[in-house]
Amino acid sequence: MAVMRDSSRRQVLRLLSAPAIQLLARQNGSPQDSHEGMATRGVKPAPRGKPSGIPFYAHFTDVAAKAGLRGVTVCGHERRADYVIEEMGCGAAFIDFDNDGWMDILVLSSSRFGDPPPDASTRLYKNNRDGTFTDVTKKAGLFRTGYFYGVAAGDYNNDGWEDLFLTGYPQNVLYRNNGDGTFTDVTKEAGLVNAEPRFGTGCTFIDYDRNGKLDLFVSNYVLFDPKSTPRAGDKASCNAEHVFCGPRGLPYGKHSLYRNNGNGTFTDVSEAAGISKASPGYGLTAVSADFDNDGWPDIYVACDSTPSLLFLNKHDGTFAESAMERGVALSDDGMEQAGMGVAVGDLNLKGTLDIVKTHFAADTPAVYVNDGKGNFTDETLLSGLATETRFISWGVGIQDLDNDGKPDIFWVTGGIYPELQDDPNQPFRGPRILFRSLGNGKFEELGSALGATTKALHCSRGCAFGDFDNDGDMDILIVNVNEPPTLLRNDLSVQREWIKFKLTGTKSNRSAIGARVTVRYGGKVQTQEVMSQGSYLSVNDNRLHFGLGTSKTVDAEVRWPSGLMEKFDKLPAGHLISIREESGITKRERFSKQ
Ligand SMILES: [Ca+2]
Ligand SMILES: [Ca+2]
Ligand SMILES: [Ca+2]
Ligand SMILES: [Ca+2]
Repeated sequence: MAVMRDSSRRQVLRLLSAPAIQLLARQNGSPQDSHEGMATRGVKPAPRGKPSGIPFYAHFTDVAAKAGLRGVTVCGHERRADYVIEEMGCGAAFIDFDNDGWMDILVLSSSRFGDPPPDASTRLYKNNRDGTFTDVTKKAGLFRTGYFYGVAAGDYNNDGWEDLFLTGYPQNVLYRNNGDGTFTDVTKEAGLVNAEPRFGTGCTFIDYDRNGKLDLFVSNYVLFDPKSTPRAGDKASCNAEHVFCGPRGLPYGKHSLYRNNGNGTFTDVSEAAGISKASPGYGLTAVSADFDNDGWPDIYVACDSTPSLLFLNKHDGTFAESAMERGVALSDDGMEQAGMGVAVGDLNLKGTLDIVKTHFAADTPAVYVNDGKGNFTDETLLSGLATETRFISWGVGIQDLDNDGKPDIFWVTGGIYPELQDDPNQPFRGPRILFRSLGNGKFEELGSALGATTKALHCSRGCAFGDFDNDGDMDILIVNVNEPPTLLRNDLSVQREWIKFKLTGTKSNRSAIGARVTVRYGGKVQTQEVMSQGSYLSVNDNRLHFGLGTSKTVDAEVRWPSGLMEKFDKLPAGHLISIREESGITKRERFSKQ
């Protein structure tokens, strides 16, 4: 067992500055041998416990082809990636762009350097409400080729229609939803055009100053320039395997915060808000939630091969980067990890927001449990997740997939070097991973119980969780490299209760991003927040879903970003409850089993 559990050492590490930590980690032999590109700790898996034998009643079927999701997400050539911009892949979104109450699907694409396929575009699929989708990309004005990575959904102009922000290289794009099925690229008029080419990755809308207007945080991965960045195989100095160079060996990306001026424009406040002061790193997925429970939204950024970042909101327009002292920068033994995806949820049902972050192969994911004040304890080993170290891991969710009232953990896997795909030690196509909750913060990995389609091997990146068929269970959309996406329809083989919340802000931002719902059911308590990005560069269904086991009613408390608290007692299971700030419940919809 290479994982050290030495809390005094960790406390010492927290007191050191980030550069010192990095030096220490590297002196300790951060095993970069054949993986100079990304950090891995080279740990062995923890021993697996005896299977609980408790049946898992969720079953998944890949219905993507039948449902009409046919666009291929292009990421480099089948067996070659010259540059890191080709291979980091991208996210997907569940978003109801036409407000008909059914989740539509957005899937991003990257491209091939020097040989861009003319149809490698972001795809928007409209939900036909019968299990199928129609590709409306061109009609919606979203057809565009290029290198895109992350997506955030949010109604930045508070007109009732969800807008889209996409990160990319060399430029990000803000698409305003016109409300008539079309989008307009408003990047320039919004003031969001980069002065220099940038490699944007994570992005999240966040109302950081709580004035009811959604601001925007963007993380960046590396400084990339095809003129100066070595091509794969060109220079052995960047990566010994003759695969693409990066992130190590390339300059760090810098992160940005844009304040919403309320007139359709944004102002870059990265300096004034203290974002620029954070130690530089290779930023990927960015999430916003109130981790220290003070009513102000914070930002967590999964960083690849550098310490991850936690920006705590100081209530005065500034943030203090605090990941090291709060315990979410490094592994438990003080090592840098290749942070890719982030899930936020209530792992142990204590009413606080915990974090799961995915990493490289020969490393575990990180399980960070929140004490409710934003101090995190690394419970990777205790949780049972240290048993899985085989795959490079990406999009991840904390979601109650079997509606037993205990959120489970699901993630997708995939290699990054297509040149090495015949090497059995570098699995390029991997399975989907599911850890079911056993309660008390403990999880067990399920293998064969999942059905054949979850065992199918793919090279995946982003994934998004949502109930596309409105039947009360969470389905999963997965981005696959150089393939169409996977859509895992969830079918529960027993009757279990659930409840969903759709929130609309009035004083708060209309999308209610940052609104928190705490639900009490069957002696349990669970908290979720409406978020604008999660998983890996992806967007989940913004209707908060709670599995309830056998509980027929719940007591719920909503905390709006404005600070308003509202209580709703004895809400009925089996319903989507729509709540408008200050107006209470506006709709109770019963979903029929399809
Ligand atoms: Ca829709
Ligand atoms: Ca809008
Ligand atoms: Ca569960
Ligand atoms: Ca479903």
